[in-house]
Amino acid sequence: MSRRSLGARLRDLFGSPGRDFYEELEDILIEGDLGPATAARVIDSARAEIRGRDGKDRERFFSLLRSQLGEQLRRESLELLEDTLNLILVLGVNGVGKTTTIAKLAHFFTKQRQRRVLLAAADTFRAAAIDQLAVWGQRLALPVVRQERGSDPGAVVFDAISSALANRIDLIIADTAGRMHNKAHLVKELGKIDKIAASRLPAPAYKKVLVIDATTGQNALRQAEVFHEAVGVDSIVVAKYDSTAKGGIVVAIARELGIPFSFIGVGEKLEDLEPFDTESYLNRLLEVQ
Ligand SMILES: Nc1nc2c(ncn2[C@@H]2O[C@H](COP(=O)(O)OP(=O)(O)OP(=O)(O)O)[C@@H](O)[C@H]2O)c(=O)[nH]1
Ligand SMILES: [Mg+2]
Repeated sequence: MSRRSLGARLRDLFGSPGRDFYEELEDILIEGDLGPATAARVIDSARAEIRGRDGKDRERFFSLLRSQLGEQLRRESLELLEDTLNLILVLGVNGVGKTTTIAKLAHFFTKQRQRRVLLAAADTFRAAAIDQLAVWGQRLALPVVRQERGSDPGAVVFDAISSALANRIDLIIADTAGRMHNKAHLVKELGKIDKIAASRLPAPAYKKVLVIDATTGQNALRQAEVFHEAVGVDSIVVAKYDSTAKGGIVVAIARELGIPFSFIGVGEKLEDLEPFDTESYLNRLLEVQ
């Protein structure tokens, strides 16, 4: 896929008459990861409403595109319940940016929402994962509940809930191992944590948040499918949105799975996390300032 953004490529399409307009449009939409259904819908309405390629047609096309993409996107603000313990269980395969996202979320809820946060190292599969979370806990001056490598992740979450209740914590953010061999494996691995959390917290105080890596394009859709089927995903955080031209995957996931989006990761620093907003997402995708 071209490194150039969807918006830039679409603008070029109007600027330079090349081979068949609709063929080229289809390629750009598909390569932009919007998914075949959305691409077909955009092409149909362009066929019906766009007559030429001058500036006016281009503006008309972009406003059509914007409203069609915008219709499919939903936002979940991840606001916490007051006066009760909340839990965000962070899901996602290795390397997508989970630990960084946990640190950013902890920073956000501590600084922007003045909440007392505890981290739970329920990725017990790798010692490095536990250590990495502990390092963030130190840097952010937050308590971390951990056990040794190989221990039961459900027990870590159980301990974290007990400790949080005893210490008037508002929010637990729990890391999990994201080994995605298949759905049965994932259900087994995450199902027990899910049961413990669901039995100890009221439903609206417990959220399952999937982190995807925007640079992986279609892979992110497959991951979302598997995790959603396995345990149900309440919202998605899109990490590494700053390093990709593949942002269309957000639209494909919204259309295929109907999952809302809560935050976008736009860099490696703690502050590089933005609440998901449909308008600014579309501005970035279509490169409108
Ligand atoms: N540019 C950019 N880099 C990011 C973002 N989020 C995470 N990263 C980087 O991606 C790499 C992997 O991030 P981690 O948070 O360690 O990912 P993980 O899913 O916890 O990975 P493992 O625990 O190793 O499986 C690190 O170098 C992060 O700095 C983001 O929003 N933008
Ligand atoms: Mg990690």
